[in-house]
Amino acid sequence: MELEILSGDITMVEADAIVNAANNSLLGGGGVDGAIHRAAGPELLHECRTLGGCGTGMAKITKGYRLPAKYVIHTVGPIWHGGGANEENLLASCYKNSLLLAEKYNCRYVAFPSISTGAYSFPLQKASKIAVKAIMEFQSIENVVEKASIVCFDKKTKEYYDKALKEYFKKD
Ligand code: AR6
Repeated sequence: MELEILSGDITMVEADAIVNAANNSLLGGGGVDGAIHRAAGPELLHECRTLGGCGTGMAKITKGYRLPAKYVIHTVGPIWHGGGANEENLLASCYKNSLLLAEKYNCRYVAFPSISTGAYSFPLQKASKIAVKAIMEFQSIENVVEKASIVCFDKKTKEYYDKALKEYFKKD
């Protein structure tokens, strides 16, 4: 899997699927979730209403509507409670389950935001390492997804993910 760290607004990315850092209701919110719903248009919320919410660490898929991306994969990151509530495994599951769903829908290029590091307060350094590892070590069944990116909205986030990717390769 090729992984690239980008700067910018994920709603503009021409991926087969972009991932949304949603909440358990899947009915919209602030941050990247709000931006995705605004850019996709009201049809996205209509489809989300039919999904019955989503568990933390799990993922569900919708169409992308007015977005350049064909699909939106909605995943629910863990809220950081200090690290003793299985947060790290749940965050890794978000990346893994999103990629499994992308594969099922034949997506070759998937763009992720920095899940849980905004309103959900997951420490950026830990989150960036978990994200890089989960994507790089994704056990693909059919090798459908060829490329993933993490789209960072601010400079500090970009710096942490760049560092996490560099350190991941240093370990080998
Ligand atoms: N493109 C890429 N990244 C973005 C964008 C964008 N357009 N907008 C914000 N980010 P957050 P969470 C970054 O809070 O921590 C929502 O209300 C942001 O700077 O969006 O998983 C949901 O409904 C940060 O680096 O997601 C949930 O209730 C990252 O995306 C809750 O927030 C994640 O921040 C989820 O919290």
